[in-house]
Amino acid sequence: MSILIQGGTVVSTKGQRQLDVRIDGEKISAMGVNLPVDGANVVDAKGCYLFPGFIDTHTHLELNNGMTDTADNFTTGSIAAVAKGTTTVLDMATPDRGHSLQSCLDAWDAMAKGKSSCDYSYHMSLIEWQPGFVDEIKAMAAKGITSFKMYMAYDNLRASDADIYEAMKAIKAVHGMLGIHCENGDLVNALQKQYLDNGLNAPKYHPITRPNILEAEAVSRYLTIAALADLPVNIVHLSTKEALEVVRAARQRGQKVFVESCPQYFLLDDSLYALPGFEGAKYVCSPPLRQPADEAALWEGLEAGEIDTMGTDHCDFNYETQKPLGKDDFTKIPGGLPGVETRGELLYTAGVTSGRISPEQFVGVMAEHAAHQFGMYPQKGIVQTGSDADIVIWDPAEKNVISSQTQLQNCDYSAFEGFQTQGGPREVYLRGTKVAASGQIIKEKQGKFVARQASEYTFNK
Ligand code: DUC
Ligand code: ZN
Ligand code: ZN
Ligand code: ZN
Repeated sequence: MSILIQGGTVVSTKGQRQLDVRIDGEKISAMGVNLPVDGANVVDAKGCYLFPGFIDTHTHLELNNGMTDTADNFTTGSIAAVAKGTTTVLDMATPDRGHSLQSCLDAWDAMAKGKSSCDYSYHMSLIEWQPGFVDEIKAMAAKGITSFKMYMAYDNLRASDADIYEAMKAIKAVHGMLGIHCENGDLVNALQKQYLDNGLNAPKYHPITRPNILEAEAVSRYLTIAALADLPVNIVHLSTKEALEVVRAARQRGQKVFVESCPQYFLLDDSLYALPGFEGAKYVCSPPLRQPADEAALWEGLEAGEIDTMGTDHCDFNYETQKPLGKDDFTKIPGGLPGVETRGELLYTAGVTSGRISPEQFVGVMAEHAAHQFGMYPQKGIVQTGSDADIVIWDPAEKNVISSQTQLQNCDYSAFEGFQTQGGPREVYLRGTKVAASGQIIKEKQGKFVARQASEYTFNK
Protein backbone atom coordinates (compact mmCIF):
# COMPACT_ATOMS: atom_id res chain seq x y z
CA MET A 1 0.00 0.00 0.00
CA SER A 2 1.35 3.41 -0.95
CA ILE A 3 1.00 6.54 1.14
CA LEU A 4 0.97 10.08 -0.21
CA ILE A 5 1.67 12.81 2.33
CA GLN A 6 0.37 16.00 0.75
CA GLY A 7 1.17 19.64 1.33
CA GLY A 8 3.68 19.42 4.18
CA THR A 9 6.86 21.46 4.31
CA VAL A 10 9.91 19.21 4.01
CA VAL A 11 12.84 20.46 6.08
CA SER A 12 16.54 19.57 5.82
CA THR A 13 19.66 21.48 6.84
CA LYS A 14 19.72 22.89 3.30
CA GLY A 15 16.29 24.51 3.42
CA GLN A 16 12.56 23.91 3.40
CA ARG A 17 10.04 23.38 0.64
CA GLN A 18 6.40 22.41 0.36
CA LEU A 19 6.45 19.01 -1.31
CA ASP A 20 4.30 15.90 -1.52
CA VAL A 21 6.04 12.77 -0.30
CA ARG A 22 5.17 9.32 -1.58
CA ILE A 23 5.97 6.21 0.41
CA ASP A 24 6.12 2.72 -1.05
CA GLY A 25 6.96 -0.06 1.36
CA GLU A 26 9.69 1.09 3.72
CA LYS A 27 11.11 3.80 1.47
CA ILE A 28 10.34 7.27 0.20
CA SER A 29 9.62 6.59 -3.47
CA ALA A 30 8.97 10.08 -4.82
CA MET A 31 8.86 13.72 -3.84
CA GLY A 32 7.46 16.62 -5.83
CA VAL A 33 4.84 19.28 -6.27
CA ASN A 34 1.30 17.90 -6.79
CA LEU A 35 2.31 14.26 -7.12
CA PRO A 36 -0.47 12.11 -8.61
CA VAL A 37 -2.48 10.13 -6.03
CA ASP A 38 -2.26 6.98 -8.09
CA GLY A 39 -4.14 4.76 -5.65
CA ALA A 40 -2.22 5.89 -2.57
CA ASN A 41 -3.65 6.56 0.88
CA VAL A 42 -3.65 10.33 1.13
CA VAL A 43 -2.50 12.10 4.28
CA ASP A 44 -3.06 15.84 4.50
CA ALA A 45 -0.06 17.55 6.10
CA LYS A 46 -0.83 21.16 5.21
CA GLY A 47 0.44 23.56 7.85
CA CYS A 48 2.86 20.95 9.17
CA TYR A 49 6.57 20.36 8.80
CA LEU A 50 7.84 17.03 7.53
CA PHE A 51 10.94 16.29 9.57
CA PRO A 52 13.17 13.25 9.17
CA GLY A 53 12.58 10.85 12.06
CA PHE A 54 14.65 12.09 14.97
CA ILE A 55 17.82 10.27 15.96
CA ASP A 56 18.74 10.17 19.64
CA THR A 57 22.52 9.80 19.73
CA HIS A 58 22.68 8.86 23.41
CA THR A 59 20.36 6.61 25.38
CA HIS A 60 20.61 4.06 28.15
CA LEU A 61 17.18 2.53 27.62
CA GLU A 62 17.90 -0.57 29.64
CA LEU A 63 20.83 -0.65 32.01
CA ASN A 64 21.88 -2.02 35.36
CA ASN A 65 24.14 0.59 36.92
CA GLY A 66 25.62 -1.88 39.39
CA MET A 67 22.94 -1.17 42.01
CA THR A 68 19.64 -1.15 40.19
CA ASP A 69 17.93 -1.36 36.77
CA THR A 70 16.72 1.66 34.85
CA ALA A 71 12.99 2.36 35.21
CA ASP A 72 12.58 2.04 31.46
CA ASN A 73 13.61 -0.89 29.33
CA PHE A 74 13.79 -1.26 25.54
CA THR A 75 10.06 -1.98 25.35
CA THR A 76 8.86 1.07 27.28
CA GLY A 77 11.69 3.46 26.41
CA SER A 78 11.39 2.93 22.68
CA ILE A 79 7.63 3.51 22.81
CA ALA A 80 8.23 6.83 24.57
CA ALA A 81 10.84 7.68 21.94
CA VAL A 82 8.90 6.90 18.79
CA ALA A 83 5.57 8.28 20.00
CA LYS A 84 7.16 11.74 20.04
CA GLY A 85 9.17 11.45 16.84
CA THR A 86 12.42 9.66 17.65
CA THR A 87 12.61 6.83 15.13
CA THR A 88 16.21 5.76 15.82
CA VAL A 89 18.17 5.52 19.05
CA LEU A 90 21.87 4.87 19.50
CA ASP A 91 22.00 3.08 22.84
CA MET A 92 25.11 2.67 24.96
CA ALA A 93 25.95 -1.05 24.99
CA THR A 94 27.94 -1.37 28.19
CA PRO A 95 29.81 -4.59 29.04
CA ASP A 96 31.03 -5.78 32.41
CA ARG A 97 34.76 -5.79 33.08
CA GLY A 98 36.62 -8.77 31.69
CA HIS A 99 33.88 -9.56 29.17
CA SER A 100 34.14 -9.60 25.41
CA LEU A 101 32.44 -7.04 23.21
CA GLN A 102 30.56 -9.86 21.53
CA SER A 103 29.02 -10.94 24.84
CA CYS A 104 27.88 -7.37 25.38
CA LEU A 105 26.42 -7.23 21.89
CA ASP A 106 24.54 -10.47 22.55
CA ALA A 107 23.15 -9.03 25.79
CA TRP A 108 22.00 -5.81 24.09
CA ASP A 109 20.46 -7.70 21.16
CA ALA A 110 18.54 -9.85 23.63
CA MET A 111 17.09 -6.72 25.21
CA ALA A 112 16.26 -4.89 22.00
CA LYS A 113 15.45 -7.45 19.33
CA GLY A 114 11.72 -7.89 18.79
CA LYS A 115 11.00 -5.46 21.61
CA SER A 116 12.03 -2.07 20.29
CA SER A 117 9.39 0.19 18.79
CA CYS A 118 12.00 2.38 17.13
CA ASP A 119 15.03 1.48 15.04
CA TYR A 120 18.22 1.14 17.02
CA SER A 121 21.92 0.62 16.98
CA TYR A 122 24.58 0.74 19.65
CA HIS A 123 27.70 2.61 20.58
CA MET A 124 29.89 -0.23 21.87
CA SER A 125 31.49 0.78 25.16
CA LEU A 126 35.14 -0.01 25.86
CA ILE A 127 35.37 0.23 29.62
CA GLU A 128 38.95 -1.02 29.71
CA TRP A 129 41.53 -2.10 27.17
CA GLN A 130 42.12 -5.72 26.26
CA PRO A 131 44.53 -6.58 23.40
CA GLY A 132 41.82 -8.82 21.94
CA PHE A 133 39.71 -5.74 21.38
CA VAL A 134 41.70 -4.92 18.21
CA ASP A 135 40.03 -7.87 16.49
CA GLU A 136 36.76 -7.41 18.34
CA ILE A 137 36.49 -3.80 17.17
CA LYS A 138 36.98 -5.03 13.58
CA ALA A 139 34.26 -7.62 14.14
CA MET A 140 31.89 -4.98 15.55
CA ALA A 141 32.47 -2.67 12.59
CA ALA A 142 31.82 -5.57 10.20
CA LYS A 143 28.45 -6.05 11.92
CA GLY A 144 27.54 -2.39 11.44
CA ILE A 145 28.53 -1.13 14.89
CA THR A 146 30.90 1.62 13.85
CA SER A 147 30.85 3.82 16.94
CA PHE A 148 32.39 3.33 20.34
CA LYS A 149 32.11 4.87 23.77
CA MET A 150 34.59 5.36 26.59
CA TYR A 151 34.54 7.00 30.00
CA MET A 152 37.02 9.19 31.84
CA ALA A 153 34.90 9.06 35.03
CA TYR A 154 33.23 6.32 37.14
CA ASP A 155 35.53 3.75 38.73
CA ASN A 156 33.72 0.80 37.16
CA LEU A 157 33.82 2.27 33.66
CA ARG A 158 36.78 4.55 33.20
CA ALA A 159 39.83 3.80 31.12
CA SER A 160 43.32 5.26 31.46
CA ASP A 161 44.74 7.71 28.95
CA ALA A 162 46.96 4.94 27.58
CA ASP A 163 43.93 2.66 27.19
CA ILE A 164 42.13 5.42 25.35
CA TYR A 165 45.11 5.85 23.04
CA GLU A 166 45.21 2.09 22.28
CA ALA A 167 41.47 2.10 21.62
CA MET A 168 41.78 5.09 19.31
CA LYS A 169 44.34 3.32 17.15
CA ALA A 170 42.04 0.32 16.78
CA ILE A 171 39.02 2.51 16.09
CA LYS A 172 40.96 4.50 13.50
CA ALA A 173 41.76 1.27 11.66
CA VAL A 174 38.03 0.66 11.08
CA HIS A 175 37.11 4.34 10.49
CA GLY A 176 35.04 4.26 13.66
CA MET A 177 33.64 7.16 15.64
CA LEU A 178 34.61 7.40 19.31
CA GLY A 179 32.61 9.33 21.91
CA ILE A 180 33.85 9.90 25.45
CA HIS A 181 32.23 10.92 28.72
CA CYS A 182 34.61 13.67 29.77
CA GLU A 183 35.09 14.36 33.46
CA ASN A 184 38.27 13.92 35.49
CA GLY A 185 37.17 10.85 37.47
CA ASP A 186 40.11 10.87 39.87
CA LEU A 187 39.40 14.41 41.01
CA VAL A 188 35.64 13.75 41.19
CA ASN A 189 36.48 10.90 43.58
CA ALA A 190 38.73 13.15 45.67
CA LEU A 191 36.11 15.88 45.95
CA GLN A 192 33.35 13.41 46.79
CA LYS A 193 35.48 11.89 49.55
CA GLN A 194 36.29 15.35 50.92
CA TYR A 195 32.60 16.29 51.16
CA LEU A 196 31.43 12.97 52.58
CA ASP A 197 34.26 12.97 55.15
CA ASN A 198 32.87 16.28 56.35
CA GLY A 199 29.35 14.88 56.68
CA LEU A 200 28.12 16.73 53.61
CA ASN A 201 25.94 14.07 51.99
CA ALA A 202 22.91 15.83 50.42
CA PRO A 203 22.07 16.05 46.69
CA LYS A 204 23.22 19.67 46.61
CA TYR A 205 26.83 18.49 46.90
CA HIS A 206 26.56 16.54 43.65
CA PRO A 207 27.29 19.49 41.31
CA ILE A 208 29.90 20.97 43.64
CA THR A 209 31.95 17.78 43.48
CA ARG A 210 31.82 17.71 39.67
CA PRO A 211 32.80 21.30 38.81
CA ASN A 212 33.03 22.72 35.30
CA ILE A 213 36.81 22.67 35.18
CA LEU A 214 36.89 18.89 35.58
CA GLU A 215 34.90 18.55 32.37
CA ALA A 216 37.09 21.08 30.56
CA GLU A 217 40.27 19.34 31.70
CA ALA A 218 39.01 15.95 30.54
CA VAL A 219 37.93 17.35 27.17
CA SER A 220 41.35 18.93 26.74
CA ARG A 221 43.15 15.69 27.64
CA TYR A 222 40.85 13.68 25.35
CA LEU A 223 41.53 16.01 22.45
CA THR A 224 45.25 15.76 23.13
CA ILE A 225 45.09 11.96 22.90
CA ALA A 226 42.95 12.23 19.77
CA ALA A 227 45.51 14.56 18.21
CA LEU A 228 48.23 11.99 18.94
CA ALA A 229 46.15 9.27 17.33
CA ASP A 230 44.99 11.59 14.54
CA LEU A 231 41.37 10.54 15.06
CA PRO A 232 38.26 12.72 14.61
CA VAL A 233 36.29 12.36 17.84
CA ASN A 234 32.96 13.08 19.49
CA ILE A 235 32.40 14.58 22.94
CA VAL A 236 29.21 13.26 24.50
CA HIS A 237 26.89 15.39 26.66
CA LEU A 238 29.08 18.49 26.69
CA SER A 239 27.69 20.74 29.43
CA THR A 240 29.95 23.69 30.22
CA LYS A 241 31.09 26.97 28.73
CA GLU A 242 34.70 26.04 29.59
CA ALA A 243 34.55 22.76 27.65
CA LEU A 244 33.04 24.57 24.68
CA GLU A 245 36.00 26.96 24.78
CA VAL A 246 38.40 24.01 24.69
CA VAL A 247 36.56 22.65 21.65
CA ARG A 248 36.69 26.03 19.94
CA ALA A 249 40.45 26.26 20.43
CA ALA A 250 40.98 22.73 19.10
CA ARG A 251 38.85 23.43 16.05
CA GLN A 252 40.82 26.59 15.43
CA ARG A 253 43.97 24.45 15.38
CA GLY A 254 42.29 22.35 12.71
CA GLN A 255 41.28 19.38 14.83
CA LYS A 256 38.09 17.53 13.85
CA VAL A 257 35.85 17.48 16.91
CA PHE A 258 32.14 16.70 17.21
CA VAL A 259 29.99 17.87 20.07
CA GLU A 260 26.83 16.33 21.49
CA SER A 261 24.77 18.02 24.16
CA CYS A 262 21.35 17.34 25.72
CA PRO A 263 18.23 19.43 26.42
CA GLN A 264 18.72 19.35 30.20
CA TYR A 265 21.93 21.38 29.87
CA PHE A 266 20.02 24.08 27.98
CA LEU A 267 16.86 24.18 30.08
CA LEU A 268 17.64 23.25 33.69
CA ASP A 269 20.26 24.56 36.10
CA ASP A 270 22.00 23.53 39.29
CA SER A 271 19.69 25.55 41.57
CA LEU A 272 17.39 22.48 41.37
CA TYR A 273 19.80 20.49 43.57
CA ALA A 274 18.97 22.80 46.48
CA LEU A 275 15.23 22.03 46.37
CA PRO A 276 13.82 21.11 49.79
CA GLY A 277 14.09 17.60 51.19
CA PHE A 278 15.44 14.99 48.79
CA GLU A 279 13.81 16.59 45.72
CA GLY A 280 17.21 17.52 44.26
CA ALA A 281 17.89 13.81 43.69
CA LYS A 282 15.54 13.91 40.69
CA TYR A 283 18.14 15.98 38.85
CA VAL A 284 21.24 13.97 39.72
CA CYS A 285 22.95 13.12 36.46
CA SER A 286 26.53 13.35 35.28
CA PRO A 287 27.73 15.75 34.15
CA PRO A 288 25.47 17.65 36.56
CA LEU A 289 23.15 20.46 35.60
CA ARG A 290 25.23 23.62 35.37
CA GLN A 291 24.75 27.35 35.86
CA PRO A 292 22.76 29.88 33.82
CA ALA A 293 26.01 31.15 32.27
CA ASP A 294 26.64 27.66 30.91
CA GLU A 295 23.13 27.42 29.50
CA ALA A 296 23.65 30.78 27.79
CA ALA A 297 26.97 29.63 26.31
CA LEU A 298 25.40 26.40 25.03
CA TRP A 299 22.57 28.31 23.38
CA GLU A 300 25.10 30.57 21.68
CA GLY A 301 27.05 27.49 20.59
CA LEU A 302 23.90 25.89 19.22
CA GLU A 303 22.92 29.01 17.33
CA ALA A 304 26.42 29.29 15.89
CA GLY A 305 26.44 25.66 14.71
CA GLU A 306 29.13 24.57 17.18
CA ILE A 307 27.00 21.76 18.57
CA ASP A 308 26.52 18.89 16.16
CA THR A 309 23.98 16.63 17.81
CA MET A 310 21.39 16.61 20.57
CA GLY A 311 21.05 13.38 22.49
CA THR A 312 19.26 12.84 25.74
CA ASP A 313 21.43 10.56 27.92
CA HIS A 314 18.07 9.04 28.85
CA CYS A 315 18.83 6.89 31.91
CA ASP A 316 15.95 6.98 34.33
CA PHE A 317 15.44 5.82 37.89
CA ASN A 318 12.27 6.25 39.94
CA TYR A 319 12.24 9.02 42.53
CA GLU A 320 10.20 7.10 45.11
CA THR A 321 11.98 3.77 45.01
CA GLN A 322 15.40 4.13 43.38
CA LYS A 323 16.87 7.59 43.94
CA PRO A 324 16.63 6.94 47.74
CA LEU A 325 19.53 4.46 47.39
CA GLY A 326 21.53 7.65 47.93
CA LYS A 327 19.43 9.05 50.77
CA ASP A 328 22.47 9.30 53.07
CA ASP A 329 25.16 9.61 50.41
CA PHE A 330 24.67 11.69 47.26
CA THR A 331 27.32 9.63 45.44
CA LYS A 332 25.00 6.61 45.61
CA ILE A 333 22.00 8.34 44.02
CA PRO A 334 21.43 6.47 40.73
CA GLY A 335 22.50 9.00 38.11
CA GLY A 336 20.47 9.97 35.11
CA LEU A 337 17.28 11.60 33.90
CA PRO A 338 14.34 10.49 31.78
CA GLY A 339 14.31 12.38 28.49
CA VAL A 340 14.02 10.23 25.37
CA GLU A 341 10.37 11.26 25.05
CA THR A 342 10.67 15.02 25.39
CA ARG A 343 13.73 16.03 23.34
CA GLY A 344 11.80 17.07 20.22
CA GLU A 345 9.08 19.09 21.91
CA LEU A 346 11.52 20.79 24.29
CA LEU A 347 14.13 21.75 21.73
CA TYR A 348 11.52 22.83 19.21
CA THR A 349 9.77 25.02 21.78
CA ALA A 350 12.84 26.61 23.35
CA GLY A 351 14.74 26.73 20.05
CA VAL A 352 12.40 27.13 17.09
CA THR A 353 9.15 28.51 18.54
CA SER A 354 11.20 31.04 20.50
CA GLY A 355 13.06 32.05 17.31
CA ARG A 356 16.55 31.14 18.53
CA ILE A 357 17.25 28.53 15.87
CA SER A 358 15.70 27.81 12.48
CA PRO A 359 13.76 24.65 11.60
CA GLU A 360 16.77 23.76 9.43
CA GLN A 361 19.11 23.95 12.41
CA PHE A 362 16.64 21.94 14.47
CA VAL A 363 16.65 19.15 11.88
CA GLY A 364 20.43 19.25 11.80
CA VAL A 365 20.95 18.57 15.50
CA MET A 366 17.92 16.30 15.87
CA ALA A 367 18.66 13.97 12.96
CA GLU A 368 20.69 14.90 9.90
CA HIS A 369 24.08 15.53 11.49
CA ALA A 370 23.84 12.31 13.50
CA ALA A 371 23.07 10.32 10.37
CA HIS A 372 26.26 11.64 8.75
CA GLN A 373 28.41 11.32 11.83
CA PHE A 374 27.33 7.79 12.67
CA GLY A 375 27.24 6.20 9.23
CA MET A 376 23.48 6.15 8.53
CA TYR A 377 23.20 8.79 5.82
CA PRO A 378 21.19 8.88 3.56
CA GLN A 379 19.26 5.87 4.88
CA LYS A 380 18.34 7.94 7.92
CA GLY A 381 18.33 11.62 8.79
CA ILE A 382 16.75 13.04 5.64
CA VAL A 383 13.42 13.12 3.86
CA GLN A 384 14.60 12.27 0.37
CA THR A 385 13.73 9.80 -2.39
CA GLY A 386 15.34 6.46 -1.62
CA SER A 387 15.69 7.07 2.11
CA ASP A 388 13.88 5.11 4.81
CA ALA A 389 10.40 6.55 5.22
CA ASP A 390 11.06 7.73 8.79
CA ILE A 391 8.95 10.88 8.82
CA VAL A 392 7.54 13.07 11.56
CA ILE A 393 4.51 15.15 10.61
CA TRP A 394 5.12 18.04 12.99
CA ASP A 395 2.41 20.52 13.87
CA PRO A 396 3.99 23.83 14.89
CA ALA A 397 0.77 24.88 16.63
CA GLU A 398 0.39 21.75 18.80
CA LYS A 399 0.50 22.61 22.51
CA ASN A 400 1.36 20.29 25.36
CA VAL A 401 2.28 20.41 29.03
CA ILE A 402 4.93 17.91 30.06
CA SER A 403 3.84 15.83 33.02
CA SER A 404 4.75 12.55 34.66
CA GLN A 405 1.00 11.84 34.74
CA THR A 406 0.76 11.63 30.97
CA GLN A 407 4.26 10.65 29.86
CA LEU A 408 4.98 7.29 28.25
CA GLN A 409 8.40 6.98 29.88
CA ASN A 410 8.10 4.39 32.65
CA CYS A 411 9.35 6.76 35.32
CA ASP A 412 7.52 8.29 38.29
CA TYR A 413 8.69 11.82 37.58
CA SER A 414 9.70 14.16 34.78
CA ALA A 415 12.64 16.53 35.07
CA PHE A 416 10.59 18.93 32.94
CA GLU A 417 7.32 18.74 34.89
CA GLY A 418 4.96 21.56 33.92
CA PHE A 419 7.02 22.75 30.92
CA GLN A 420 4.67 24.12 28.28
CA THR A 421 5.55 23.19 24.74
CA GLN A 422 4.43 24.52 21.39
CA GLY A 423 5.11 22.32 18.41
CA GLY A 424 4.64 18.58 18.48
CA PRO A 425 4.33 15.38 16.48
CA ARG A 426 1.00 14.71 14.77
CA GLU A 427 2.02 11.44 13.10
CA VAL A 428 5.20 9.39 13.08
CA TYR A 429 6.19 6.97 10.30
CA LEU A 430 8.88 4.36 10.84
CA ARG A 431 10.07 2.83 7.57
CA GLY A 432 6.69 3.55 6.02
CA THR A 433 4.52 2.29 8.87
CA LYS A 434 2.46 4.79 10.82
CA VAL A 435 3.55 3.91 14.35
CA ALA A 436 2.31 6.90 16.34
CA ALA A 437 -0.37 9.58 16.18
CA SER A 438 -1.11 12.51 18.49
CA GLY A 439 1.78 11.53 20.74
CA GLN A 440 0.50 8.00 21.33
CA ILE A 441 1.88 4.71 20.01
CA ILE A 442 -0.41 2.91 17.58
CA LYS A 443 1.89 0.13 16.39
CA GLU A 444 4.51 -1.36 18.72
CA LYS A 445 7.71 -3.33 18.27
CA GLN A 446 8.39 -2.37 14.65
CA GLY A 447 12.00 -1.40 15.40
CA LYS A 448 14.96 -3.01 13.64
CA PHE A 449 18.70 -2.97 14.14
CA VAL A 450 20.42 -0.47 11.84
CA ALA A 451 23.70 -1.77 10.44
CA ARG A 452 25.82 1.34 9.99
CA GLN A 453 28.64 2.30 7.65
CA ALA A 454 31.96 3.73 8.76
CA SER A 455 31.62 7.38 9.69
CA GLU A 456 32.22 9.47 6.57
CA TYR A 457 34.13 12.01 8.68
CA THR A 458 36.89 9.54 9.44
CA PHE A 459 38.10 9.57 5.85
CA ASN A 460 40.47 12.31 4.74
CA LYS A 461 38.87 14.23 1.94
N1 DUC B 1 25.51 9.93 33.35
C1 DUC B 1 26.10 9.09 32.51
O1 DUC B 1 27.23 9.29 32.15
N2 DUC B 1 25.44 8.02 32.08
C2 DUC B 1 24.15 7.70 32.49
C3 DUC B 1 23.48 8.65 33.34
C4 DUC B 1 24.28 9.78 33.79
O2 DUC B 1 23.83 10.62 34.55
ZN1 ZN C 1 28.08 9.97 30.34
ZN1 ZN D 1 25.27 8.36 29.06
ZN1 ZN E 1 27.58 13.35 4.39
